[in-house]
Amino acid sequence: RGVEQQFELIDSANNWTPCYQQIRNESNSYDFTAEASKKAENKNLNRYRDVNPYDHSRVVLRKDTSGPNKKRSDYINASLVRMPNAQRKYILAQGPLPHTTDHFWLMIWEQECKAVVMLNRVVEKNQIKCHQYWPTGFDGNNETVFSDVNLKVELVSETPMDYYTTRILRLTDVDSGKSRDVHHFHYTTWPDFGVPQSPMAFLHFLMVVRQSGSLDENVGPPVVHCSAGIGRSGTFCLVDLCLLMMEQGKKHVIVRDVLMEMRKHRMGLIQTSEQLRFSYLAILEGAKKLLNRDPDMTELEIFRAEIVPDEEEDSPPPKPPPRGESLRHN
Ligand code: PTR
Ligand code: PTR
Ligand code: PTR
Repeated sequence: RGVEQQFELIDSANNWTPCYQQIRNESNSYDFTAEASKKAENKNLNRYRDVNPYDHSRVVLRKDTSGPNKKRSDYINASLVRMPNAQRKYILAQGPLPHTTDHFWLMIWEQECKAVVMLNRVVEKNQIKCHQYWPTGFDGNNETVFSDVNLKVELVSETPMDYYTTRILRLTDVDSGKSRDVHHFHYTTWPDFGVPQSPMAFLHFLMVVRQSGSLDENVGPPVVHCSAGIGRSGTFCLVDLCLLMMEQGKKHVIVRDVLMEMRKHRMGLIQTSEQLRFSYLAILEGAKKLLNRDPDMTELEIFRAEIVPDEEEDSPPPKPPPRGESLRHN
């Protein structure tokens, strides 16, 4: 069955809640261990007590053998999600804590990641959901040195768009003097346990990330994170992966099975039935455009049109137009 029929079958019966619940129940039978996350010395490296990386797929930091900080743990709350059939891999991670930010950058350096995809805001609903882990200022206030791991991070550029911001962050290994530029793709309008305002806005963002080459097979895995690194991050990766498989001509892409497979690498991917439904909608909309594309157009150009900016999460609803003024449609 095509994805359209998969969607219709659930949607026509309004079965999203039981369908999502069944996915959760079935994942409960996976009995992968997460022992490293529970070790006494690692416990405070987790943002949430109940969101932990499985041992078999966790990203292991290299042991520090020479530095002053020999006792650093090899642990970070991050999982390598490898989908060899589609030639895709991602690192899904929790939003860094103040005392894990240096580990986060070390992981990016060691895994040679070309990009960080951030799907949350630092503050949501008046709570800190993620440490401010990159420098925000230029001109003298534009670099942070993480001396425990000997890495320097500089803000090179920042381009704010309506509902996302892109940045270039320069990462330098202070010992060797070597530098690498890391893309920062920051979706700023996706509430936790919610969905983006429209599939098109989300797809446009995905194509911006794709166009950078950061998801390609021959580079280090992209880091995808939100606050816990499961709800929004899972949604992002599921849509990218299913679309990619359809573009590769795979005949029977069963969205649910792809999600179940991803959940073997990190627990809890996709956190609400609404996020599940949104994933199907974005896959359907994306496939329609990508599979029938004008070959002269890039992926990005296809999705550039007809974008309606997302509303700011905390801003008041837009005012109705003044009386007498006609509504324009275009
Ligand atoms: N909202 C988080 C949660 O419920 O998971 C808050 C939390 C985070 C609570 C960590 C406890 C935490 O860890 P511990 O109980 O091990 O101190
Ligand atoms: N125990 C936390 C809670 O339920 O609030 C865990 C959690 C937090 C789970 C955020 C998912 C969250 O969303 P996301 O993965 O999109 O940041
Ligand atoms: N905050 C979430 C919760 O306790 O509901 C954290 C969570 C973690 C939820 C994993 C679910 C998880 O797995 P699954 O979605 O497979 O039940």
